[in-house]
Amino acid sequence: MFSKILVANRGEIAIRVMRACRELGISTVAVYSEADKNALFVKYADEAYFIGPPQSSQSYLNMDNIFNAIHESGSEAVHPGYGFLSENADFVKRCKSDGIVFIGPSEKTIRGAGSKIEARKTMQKAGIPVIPGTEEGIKNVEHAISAAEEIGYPVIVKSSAGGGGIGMKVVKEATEIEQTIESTQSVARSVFGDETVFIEKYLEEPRHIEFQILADSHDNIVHLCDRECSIQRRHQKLIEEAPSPAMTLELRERMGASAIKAAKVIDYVNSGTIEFLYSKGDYYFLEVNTRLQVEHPITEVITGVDLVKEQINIAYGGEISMKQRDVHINGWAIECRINAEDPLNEFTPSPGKIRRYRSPGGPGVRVDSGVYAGYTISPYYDSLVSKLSVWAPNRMEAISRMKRALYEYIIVGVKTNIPFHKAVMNNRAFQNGNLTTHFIDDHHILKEVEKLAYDEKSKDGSLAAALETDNKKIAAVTAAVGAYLNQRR
Ligand code: MV4
Repeated sequence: MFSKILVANRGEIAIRVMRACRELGISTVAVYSEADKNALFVKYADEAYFIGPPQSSQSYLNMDNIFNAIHESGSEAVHPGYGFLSENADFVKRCKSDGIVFIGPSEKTIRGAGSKIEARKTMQKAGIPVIPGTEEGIKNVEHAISAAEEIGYPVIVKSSAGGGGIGMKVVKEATEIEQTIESTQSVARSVFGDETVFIEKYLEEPRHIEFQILADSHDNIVHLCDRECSIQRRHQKLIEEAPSPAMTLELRERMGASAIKAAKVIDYVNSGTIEFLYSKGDYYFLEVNTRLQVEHPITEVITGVDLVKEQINIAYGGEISMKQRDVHINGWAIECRINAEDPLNEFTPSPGKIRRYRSPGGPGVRVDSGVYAGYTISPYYDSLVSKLSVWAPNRMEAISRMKRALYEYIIVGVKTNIPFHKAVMNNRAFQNGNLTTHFIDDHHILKEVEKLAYDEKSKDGSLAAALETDNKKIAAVTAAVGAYLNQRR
């Protein structure tokens, strides 16, 4: 096994990866920016290397500095976490030429998955359902008009190099197609440096369902069932669950087979996700994510598989620890992403010092977090405070347990989206499993949040008052100890 791994990431995911390393007896190396000097993941690591200023472009995306840390520390492998360099084919290439194991798929697989048009074509050829659309990039306006006509409005124009909802636009009628093609191409050119766009039929109320897969270098591939990630806002997922409430045994059989085939045709090795849109009983391939995903814990919770350990073992050349017949779903898991943001003000980030912090616990509760009381959340990175996951024997009990865990969660000092999560857990449509990617708008969730945020504030208020007295007591004790020591000196 590897003896030392560098984690090229920060926050909760850096800790998640290092936890697996610690259990496997592997030494851990953190890299950190100026803004993360006091972060928990830096304290958690066996060693830590400074890699630059707060801006990600100069630290967590700075390959020269990261490779310096890799070589200086004598790390044999690098785990990229999610975001940052995790899906950067050039980084993978450089790892290979430097003799470092990248814990993830090959450069070629990442490049192929990064091109949406190429991925679509590959999957279609393999017989996996794709959304009706153009096989090639749009060549000119006439091509766009005739293709959209044939597909039938509404259509969606997407950039081939796009992702995360950037560089895509819905077109309701023919009069808008020319203008939308041009504007999407222009966005794609400036954001991704590639103006290739394609057209698909627009699905009005889809559900986002994805399959977790594991593939090793010995041709073993398994899927670890499904997750549903329909509750999102502006392409930021907020709540995920496993399995999907839309799933039946028959559908899982078919989608799981498609997911495995998708992994095979792109020579996938490591942990990955095949994303689908599901609409009116049909499913369609959407994208491949070639990284460990934020929401991986809910799959771990219902399958009992440690995805990070599997990743590390696969990267070392080992075999997946199970066969498909060994994969079983036990119960239900839900994850709420706890963000430092104001759900009543357009979910604007709310960085700042966490003055008081107590995370929930008890039966069936898992918290993946990178913060502590006294820690200051930096404005330079995403606003994720923690991922709160619960397990229960069934979905309704998982919802009750999540409500209980949200009730226990105390975060004073920054605004959080906890009231939003409470509102969703209390929502009848959510409880019925009636989800679509438009859920938050369709169900007027924010109106409910207003009331719940008020409750949260009064809880915070009384806690803050208690904290004042606590702090005074602490200050008094500190002063007394100081005086005592001075006197002895
Ligand atoms: C779509 C779609 C409807 N029809 N494609 C959004 C992100 C990008 N990865 C693909 N996305 C979508 N593609 C067709 N043909 C709706 C979305 C979409 C979406 C997808 C998954 C999760 C949330 C979403 C929110 C809005 C739109």
